[in-house]
Amino acid sequence: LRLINELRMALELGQLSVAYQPVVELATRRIIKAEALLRWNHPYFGNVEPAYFVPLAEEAGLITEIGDWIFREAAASAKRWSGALGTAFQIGINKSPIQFLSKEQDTWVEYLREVDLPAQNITVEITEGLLLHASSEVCERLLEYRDAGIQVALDDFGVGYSSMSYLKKFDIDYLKIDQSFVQDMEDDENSRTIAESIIVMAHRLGLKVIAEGVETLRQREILNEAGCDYGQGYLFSKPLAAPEFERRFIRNE
Ligand code: G
Ligand code: G
Ligand code: MN
Ligand code: NA
Repeated sequence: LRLINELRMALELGQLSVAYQPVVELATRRIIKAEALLRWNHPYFGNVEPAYFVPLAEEAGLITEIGDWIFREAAASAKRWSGALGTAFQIGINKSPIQFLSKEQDTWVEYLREVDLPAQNITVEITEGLLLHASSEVCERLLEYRDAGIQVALDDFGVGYSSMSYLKKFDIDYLKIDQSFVQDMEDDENSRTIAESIIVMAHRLGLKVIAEGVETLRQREILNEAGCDYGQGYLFSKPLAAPEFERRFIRNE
């Protein structure tokens, strides 16, 4: 309970930050994408895991405020890095199902217009849990994103329900293969077969594939041979604060 109250203050006190993890185009090794990830640096507890505090934020009714904050931060980075590279740099932002379903006004499309950032620079990462209970509001919101040009990625694919009907029913641009498959791929024939099958299926449906949790050269090689479009993981880089990300991946210092 106390931690919920502290989370309420965390934004104001500047304890929340954004870490960016590069997403690498496997065939070319180019980096023109990243995922934005929340970080909470607590004065006593140090780094609190988002897996722990995001549910707290949802419970406390803070997720829209925090979600909108990270969205704006990420949009500013996408704009700065696109300018520096002279090409569209895309950032993926996780949107909590609770924020997605909340009655509060969704201001993301409007905000992009305000700051004059092309919507193509933003990908919204959603999970299957959202689509499982997809109401007409969810469908409308996804269509609103689509019309504006925001892309949609389905996160953690392969765990959970992985119902193929979602892929038929919703207009999704990217599948993110869950890191559990990638990490077992070298030793476990089944995980490798599942990953390869997801890639083939996704491509035939016109989706691009991002493999998560790539940690070894061998995993990168297997994924590249299987035609996987993108990789993300500690092999390339852990999530980094904006200045360090910019130094390494935008200015190549
Ligand atoms: O960065 P890390 O691997 O610790 O993230 C753990 C989980 O927390 C991720 O699976 C991610 O989906 C979730 N997460 C990270 N940042 C955000 C965010 O800004 N919003 C939401 N809703 N979830 C996030
Ligand atoms: O949104 P999602 O829950 O998929 O967030 C990805 C999470 O996975 C982040 O919290 C990130 O810190 C973590 N992560 C990123 N790359 C790797 C990796 O190569 N190995 C492992 N174990 N975790 C990773
Ligand atoms: Mn994600
Ligand atoms: Na994921």
